[in-house]
Amino acid sequence: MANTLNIGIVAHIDAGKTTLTEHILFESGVIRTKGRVDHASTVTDDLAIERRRGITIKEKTVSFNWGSIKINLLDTPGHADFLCEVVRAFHVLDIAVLVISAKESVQPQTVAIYNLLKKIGLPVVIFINKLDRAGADVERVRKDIAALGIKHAMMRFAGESLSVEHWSNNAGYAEDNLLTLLEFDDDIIAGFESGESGHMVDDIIYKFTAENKIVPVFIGVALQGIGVKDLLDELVRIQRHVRILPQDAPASAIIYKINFNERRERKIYFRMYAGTIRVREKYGVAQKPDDFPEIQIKTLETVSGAKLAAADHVSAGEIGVLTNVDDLRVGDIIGVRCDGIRTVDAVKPIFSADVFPVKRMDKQRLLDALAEMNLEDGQLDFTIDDKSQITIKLFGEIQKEFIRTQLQDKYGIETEFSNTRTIFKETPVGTGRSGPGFLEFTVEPLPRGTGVSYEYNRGVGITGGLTKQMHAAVQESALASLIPSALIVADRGEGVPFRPGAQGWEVVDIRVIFDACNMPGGPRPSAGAFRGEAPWALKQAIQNAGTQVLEPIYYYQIVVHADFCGKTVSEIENHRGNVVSIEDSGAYVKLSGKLPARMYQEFLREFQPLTKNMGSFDTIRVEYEPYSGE
Ligand SMILES: Nc1nc2c(ncn2[C@@H]2O[C@H](COP(=O)(O)OP(=O)(O)OP(=O)(O)O)[C@@H](O)[C@H]2O)c(=O)[nH]1
Ligand SMILES: [Mg+2]
Repeated sequence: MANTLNIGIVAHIDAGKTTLTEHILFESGVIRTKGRVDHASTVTDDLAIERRRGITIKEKTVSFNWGSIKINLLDTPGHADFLCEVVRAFHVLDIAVLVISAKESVQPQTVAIYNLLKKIGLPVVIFINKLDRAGADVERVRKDIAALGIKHAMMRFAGESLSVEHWSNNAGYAEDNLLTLLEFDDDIIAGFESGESGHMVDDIIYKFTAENKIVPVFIGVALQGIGVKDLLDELVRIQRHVRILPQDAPASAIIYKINFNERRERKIYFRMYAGTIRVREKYGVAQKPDDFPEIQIKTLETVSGAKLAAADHVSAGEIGVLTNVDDLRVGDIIGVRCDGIRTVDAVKPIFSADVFPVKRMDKQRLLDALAEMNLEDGQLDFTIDDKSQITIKLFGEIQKEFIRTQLQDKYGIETEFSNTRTIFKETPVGTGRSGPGFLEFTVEPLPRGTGVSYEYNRGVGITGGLTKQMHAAVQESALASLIPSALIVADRGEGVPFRPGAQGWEVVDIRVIFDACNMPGGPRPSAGAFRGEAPWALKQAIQNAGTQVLEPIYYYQIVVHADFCGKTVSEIENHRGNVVSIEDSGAYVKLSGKLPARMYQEFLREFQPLTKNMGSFDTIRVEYEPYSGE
């Protein structure tokens, strides 16, 4: 990838991501005047609701040129309800720029995002922002960065290269940095002894950053543009060490975003990992069925500043955009799958709510709008039950408000939402068998968090004489039936709402074994018959096993004034939570522990007035654990 770098600006809410992006666009000449989040005038917060609330909700991709390279930049949201958008961006990035406010330091959402970055092994550069704010404390941030588990963070100084000569003037950090580098490369000592210039050292830093071994740390003030140029200069130097992508290989690209613009055109954003995609040519889609038609590239665009520009080809490393190609989804791979493509697990919603159109005649339009929103965000899932009630899945209250506002602003549909409910799950507590019957299953519990596994008793193929298609039909139908939906199950009547678990929730952490097939007499059953029977037989096995209900638990961090500590602890305990640690930090205390997600809103109603709105509650992660009861 000769000349492109894809960076994502990620951070906790309000860290200054959009402000940093705006300054970068200004500094690089994309825009002539700088907007401000507080004046609702930035390029990347362009939705009406983003401007009203002063927060980013949807990831935005822009680009600029710096030095000799083109940089595509993804400005992502910081609010936990929109973590999905951040995770989608991970499909695209060469480097993540993690912004941390020098005043608020590392926040729970920083931890959540960093843990995901670590999991996928993406190179990270840190920008400590808001140095101008009263209470900014770089040393504290440095300690918190170390506590994140970043062992090899290196302070980089504004306006100067980190040369050996320079280090002597910045003894404090320089010594730390040197010690860090020595862990990697003995040649550095030789470089020092021979008095060689610091460029060699710099080069090692760039290389190790690209290899995700060290994390350079910059400091600055995004609002005033201080430190931004240094960050960009260094990104250009790091880019030289980012792995070279095969240009001559078959085309390979992953779709990371679908967005309906104001003209209702479907813009499909993809990132190339190998080869080239050209206008007027045809490409397959890697994971679609064999009969999925090739897509014909009619129009092609690249990101150019704050806009899109027509292009006749898009090559490895670049981001491209297709318009109005049906049947493509986020995560689809255009062309062939290649090694460079990262797969990232999506975060899953844990709440749901019913949606009602205020005017009954809007029902179909509401369904169409939700279908469009679901294309943009695959986790925005909705179902219609047999009483035609629409239910959507949610991450939280801010997202709920966003969906309502989007339906109103973009689609002109007024809606009402029910209260938010928690999505529970179930897991078998022992071994269970179905049958005797046409299809027979055994289920067993798996350790928490492992998901679902499927296998078949090798005898099934022989005694039952099952074809490959029949096996595929059984497996697909059995696994799909573990997730509740308004399944239309053949042979058992249409539109039967199918609830898999003994108590109607999604079943997880389960091993499904297809045990036996007892072919009925008469004509050979069709693949459809297998498909129709599998969910019922599996459900019987699950019921016989018995299940335990799981609920989502927030692992939280609360910061409150020490005066409110005692009351906060009792409120947590009143709401079936616990406090596992209390840490003093000046006048404030930091509490951490668990709280059932279903108690969160109720807890907040007590917590906010109790702390005079001065306390913060953040979630570090969510885990499904046994339901603790009413
Ligand atoms: N004093 C000061 N304020 C800043 C700086 N950078 C950003 N801000 C302010 O911090 C607030 C949040 O800035 P944003 O750029 O919207 O932060 P963000 O990280 O994009 O926030 P989300 O997208 O909602 O997660 C705004 O009021 C900015 O003006 C800075 O360097 N110094
Ligand atoms: Mg923002």
